[in-house]
Amino acid sequence: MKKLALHWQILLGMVFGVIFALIFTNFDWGSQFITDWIKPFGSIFINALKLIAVPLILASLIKGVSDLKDISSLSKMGLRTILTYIATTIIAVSIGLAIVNIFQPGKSIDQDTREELIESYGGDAELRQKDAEKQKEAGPLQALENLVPDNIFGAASNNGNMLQVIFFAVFFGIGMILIPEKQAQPVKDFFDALNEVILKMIDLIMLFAPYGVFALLAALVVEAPSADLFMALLYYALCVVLGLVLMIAAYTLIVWLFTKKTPRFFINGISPAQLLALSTSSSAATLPVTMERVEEHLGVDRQVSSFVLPIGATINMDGTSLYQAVAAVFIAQAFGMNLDFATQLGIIVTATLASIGSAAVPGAGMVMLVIVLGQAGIPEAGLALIFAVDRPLDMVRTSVNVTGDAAVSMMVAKSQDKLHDPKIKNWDDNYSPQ
Ligand code: DAS
Repeated sequence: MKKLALHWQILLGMVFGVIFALIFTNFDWGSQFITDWIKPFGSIFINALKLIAVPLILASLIKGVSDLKDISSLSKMGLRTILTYIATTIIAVSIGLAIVNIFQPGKSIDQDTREELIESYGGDAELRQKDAEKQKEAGPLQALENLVPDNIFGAASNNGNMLQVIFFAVFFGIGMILIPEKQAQPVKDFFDALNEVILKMIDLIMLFAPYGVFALLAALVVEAPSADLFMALLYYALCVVLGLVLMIAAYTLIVWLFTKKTPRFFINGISPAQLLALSTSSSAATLPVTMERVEEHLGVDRQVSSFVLPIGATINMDGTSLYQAVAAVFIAQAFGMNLDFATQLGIIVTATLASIGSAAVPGAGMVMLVIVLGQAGIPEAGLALIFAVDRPLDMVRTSVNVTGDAAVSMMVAKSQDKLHDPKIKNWDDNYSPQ
């Protein structure tokens, strides 16, 4: 039988994982069995991918930067990349705010439930005050200061400090450009070879993907908590998903307009990475596959992808920023608060910064939501309200984060005239790319 394309394998793994869990949780020993004997394979799969992420970023970025003939093309590409990322994030937050203000999911909670909520959560005003002060303590250049690691091994080992790894890689690459080419050649050859080895390791890990996502989805079904505010939470979750779907449509349209690559070409190319992001809820774990898909199936030159994607996986989280805007206003609505226009404008800024600061790992977006809530004076305790539905939303927003990175890498490649015909045609052989 013709080998199934990767994303169909991943999709089947997800579906069978859910079915398996739904069957086994009917037995009283079922949930424990899944937690003890199935879930570990999901963690192994995610860990293996994250194990690869740092060496991949180091190898591909150092190679990518050192391949650049001079510093000016690096700065041009870097500036274009960062500005495009910030623009897509602001668009995402604005879409999120529009949806949550139009549909007002938090207002669907009936009055007595709202009283219950305010009573059990609303009394932490002084806690909010303290948090707001704590946020203010962080100096204006805190983010810049955190960018420069004092120890590359510490940065590489500390989860979510990808920005410090990226800083080191770019810095190292610049050093290579500035020494005589003959002297740099052995180092370049080493990182070229390391890059190929890492990509081969990714292929090997991906052989395990269907089984890994099977385990991840089975574990997710077992952990799915039931929530007594189910309907309001469902409405809130649907608002987030609607926004995220609109973001995917926006990316597809922008890629079509900007690079003339059709929506079918773009989605076919990026879908395995989207599905992997969906099942791992981690942009970092998905990064190796995003890079492979963008380079081999969407035709982005490695010099662009090796620079744009690691940065994107770390600072460009459009799905997360949209989710943070919807979540913040939903919690305010649930507590009967009316946020004025100025506060909502502030949410555009804080959700953009919070998503930039979010680590590319599961649940990071909800952790950083505290910044958005704190600045807007919304009770942080509201996090407990939305926690029940956060994992499935994390899956979808991570998939959008990855899609946004791929879309921006295609636009940057196009602007640098480094968008080629893909090496590997998409799985649908009858389809020839534009
Ligand atoms: N899971 C994060 C990521 O990997 C996003 C989030 O938590 O919002 O992109």
